[in-house]
Amino acid sequence: MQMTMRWFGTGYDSVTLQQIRQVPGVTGVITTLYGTRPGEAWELKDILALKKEVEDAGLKIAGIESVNIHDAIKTGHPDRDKYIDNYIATLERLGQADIRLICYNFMPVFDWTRSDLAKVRPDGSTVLSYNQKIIDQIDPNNMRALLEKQANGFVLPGWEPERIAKLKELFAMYQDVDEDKLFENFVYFLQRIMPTCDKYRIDMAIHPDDPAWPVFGLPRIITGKEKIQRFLKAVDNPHNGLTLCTGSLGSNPKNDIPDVIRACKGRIHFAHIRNLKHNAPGDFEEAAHLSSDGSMDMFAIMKALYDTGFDGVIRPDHGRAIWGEVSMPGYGLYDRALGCAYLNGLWEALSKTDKR
Ligand SMILES: [Mn+2]
Repeated sequence: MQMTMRWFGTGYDSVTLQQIRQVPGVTGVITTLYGTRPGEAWELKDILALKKEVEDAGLKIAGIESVNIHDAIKTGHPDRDKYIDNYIATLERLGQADIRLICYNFMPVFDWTRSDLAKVRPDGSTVLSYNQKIIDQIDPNNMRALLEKQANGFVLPGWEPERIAKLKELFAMYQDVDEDKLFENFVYFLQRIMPTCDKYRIDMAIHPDDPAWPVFGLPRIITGKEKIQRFLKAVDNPHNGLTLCTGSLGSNPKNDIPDVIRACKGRIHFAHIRNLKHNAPGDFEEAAHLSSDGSMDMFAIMKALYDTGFDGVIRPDHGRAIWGEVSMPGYGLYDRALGCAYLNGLWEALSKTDKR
């Protein structure tokens, strides 16, 4: 297990590499070329410059989150092969830079959805939260403005202004794309990129849909165990794997996360670990990582990872905003560092108990 933190890059993140370097047990970052747009082929020189910046700070690039997928690929538009070629060029250059883990998602239009980015909890901390009743009353065209107002001036991942500005066109592109079509387009994409992944030993780790059900009438294909097993089987290559995101899968309390972990043994390349508190069906808020602060058994989750021999990359996921820190919502230093310490503690206890 390699403990990391997500870092959005100089100029985009309030947290510095030097700060991350001081979090005990953290040896790498998960990062991206945040200024690139979905569909663009990344330049090797930009990748190498990012790598040098991270390594100069005493850390490693443990993986990329995300290399985003152009909507033409997701919708199966006649242009898709051009964008897949660009994606392959990006993978080759990342492989040449010795970067072998890619997180991405296959969600239509919106990367992730929340109804509030700063819900106040009883202890005064603020968290991202989701309430289906609120979402049902929101016109998706107003979603960006609503989130931007609470983004503390940061560009939110997956909500790139240039892309979301064309929301009407985006929705039109997905008009005839149902769940089966989206899945078919997903498999087409995977089959085309797998030879490059084989060549460079790159692990693709799809991020589950967040939340784990259709939003704004758009289809979702990575929402639970059966659907995860369906795509793993459809392209049965070890480089075709999963990002186990407890917060996204756990948004549906019916998802038994330790069971998903055991069912996907060997195919989980990356883990996002965070806790949620369920208030009512379709109504949840993010919590501190500690089990007792939310609805998830974090020990059971870490134990399932440990027992299945997980040796991939892990990171605490969203944290609460605490101690007056101002950051991109969910991505402050303090609570995520507490998350690292807690998850490292669970892991040390699991491994030492095992050895005795
Ligand atoms: Mn996640």
